[in-house]
Amino acid sequence: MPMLRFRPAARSDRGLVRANNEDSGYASAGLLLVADGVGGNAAGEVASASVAHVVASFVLGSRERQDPVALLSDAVGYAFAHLSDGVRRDPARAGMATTLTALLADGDGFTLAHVGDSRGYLLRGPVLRQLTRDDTLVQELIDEGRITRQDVASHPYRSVVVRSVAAESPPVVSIVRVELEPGDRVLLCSDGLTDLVPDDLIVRLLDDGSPTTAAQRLVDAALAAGGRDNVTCIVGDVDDGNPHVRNGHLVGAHQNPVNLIDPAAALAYSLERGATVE
Ligand SMILES: [Mn+2]
Repeated sequence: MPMLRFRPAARSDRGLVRANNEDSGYASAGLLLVADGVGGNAAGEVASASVAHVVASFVLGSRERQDPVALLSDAVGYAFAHLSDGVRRDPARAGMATTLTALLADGDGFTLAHVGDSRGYLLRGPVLRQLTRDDTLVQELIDEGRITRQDVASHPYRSVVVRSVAAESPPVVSIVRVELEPGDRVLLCSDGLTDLVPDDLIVRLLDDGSPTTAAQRLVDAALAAGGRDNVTCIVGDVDDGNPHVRNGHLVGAHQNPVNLIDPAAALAYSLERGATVE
């Protein structure tokens, strides 16, 4: 069986209204990731950048043939402990949190970790399928049959996220295997895209050109629609090749090392774990 990997692209923009970019993103042949941070006092940036850094570091430090579900589960557990440590170091960060949507290619297949209201989509042929379920109050109300999808745009609590990676309690993250094949295109994005750009336009822009072109056009569409939130689009084409590479592309808050709680800790921890088992 040939290995599958991503041909990746990442774009992130502060938007036209917000003072900072609290989104973080990462894209490599083996990992696509988006994290949308919240929290006052510059802590949203710290939450998204640090959690993105932890997950990317765990993937970089992983061994081939490591169980991908356990790897992502360990990474998320460490990310929670790391945010807790970040609040202990600076109590002004209390309450910081972030979404996380991460898609791992391990050589045998693909694994998706998700919590919050960022989204993962699969474009196969002309059909766009949402791979993630929003951890939002309005999604719960839809599931209970109390409102319809048409009610969401006007709902007073439409922005309430019910799950995230935060410092206060261990996160409840969905981690599932995903079947992808060569020719598939995936999109991970923050709500700065999906709140502003309708699905039919997302399909049209995603289904055209290289991953880089598609990611840029999607971000541009969110800006053209008012850009009222930070917007991050990570696009990957599924392709034959080795996903175990060392180089990746950082975007958003993750680009600035000042947003990381402890840049050395996560990478050292994950490399150490890998080294002791070999
Ligand atoms: Mn957002």
